[in-house]
Amino acid sequence: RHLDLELRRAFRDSEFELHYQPQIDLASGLPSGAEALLRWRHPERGLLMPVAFIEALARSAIAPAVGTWILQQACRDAAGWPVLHGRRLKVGVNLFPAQFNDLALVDKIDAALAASGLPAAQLEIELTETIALRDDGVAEKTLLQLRKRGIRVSYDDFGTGHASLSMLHRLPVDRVKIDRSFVRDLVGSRGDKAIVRSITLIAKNFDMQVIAEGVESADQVELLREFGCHEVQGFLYSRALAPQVFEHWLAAQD
Ligand code: G
Ligand code: G
Ligand code: MN
Ligand code: NA
Repeated sequence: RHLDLELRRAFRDSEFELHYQPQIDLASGLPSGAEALLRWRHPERGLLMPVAFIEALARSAIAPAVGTWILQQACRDAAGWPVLHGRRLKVGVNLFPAQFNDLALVDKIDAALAASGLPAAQLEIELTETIALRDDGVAEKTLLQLRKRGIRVSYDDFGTGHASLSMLHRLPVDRVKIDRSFVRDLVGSRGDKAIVRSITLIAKNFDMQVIAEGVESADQVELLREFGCHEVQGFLYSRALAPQVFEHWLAAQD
């Protein structure tokens, strides 16, 4: 209750920020894009991470409005990123489940792209199972409209839900993000190796790309590469960075 009021005030006072965590293409070693991650610059408590507020925000009546702002801000920021070695960087945006209840979601995404000038192919929408599991046909329709525009779609936290495999079948996407719970103990765990190897095989058979998150060591990268993973994201490369810091990080990779 109190947190909900605080979140409304924070949104009104522009205390939300997007930070960007780089994603690395394993074949070239170069950055391929970044995931936008929400932060709350609290006047007294400092910079707050999503764990402190994201669940309350997702349930709040302001979730759709904040989600629209996140889309607009991420597209604006990404439109200003440099072309790196001839390649344009993608930006990954997480959606709140409530945004998927809105039949105008695709219109809002179109508007964010048009206002920023970001090409549709540089936007990636990250879906979780909670969002995709709706069985009223809205998810299918929305997904189809996004892909028709060349907007990319990925499954976030892949493998952690109850219906990961049936979703692939029903709602085809461009790529899956292997959840960091499978990456954490990858080097020492036969079970996690089997899971990650299996996910990349399944993805390959669906013509989908694979990105692994939570990558913290070079040993993990070697295994992921061997298993056929295409991209990686994690503290080994960088944590999520404030927009200007991310641009400096990019310049240093060029
Ligand atoms: O940045 P951090 O790893 O602490 O984020 C934790 C989780 O919070 C993310 O995995 C994601 O599920 C959620 N999250 C972060 N930023 C956003 C955002 O901009 N929108 C939505 N809907 N969820 C986010
Ligand atoms: O799945 P989600 O979109 O919530 O993932 C992003 C979250 O993962 C962010 O909150 C970020 O802080 C966290 N994260 C990113 N890279 C790493 C990493 O290498 N290790 C760990 N433990 N967490 C990470
Ligand atoms: Mn995500
Ligand atoms: Na995730």
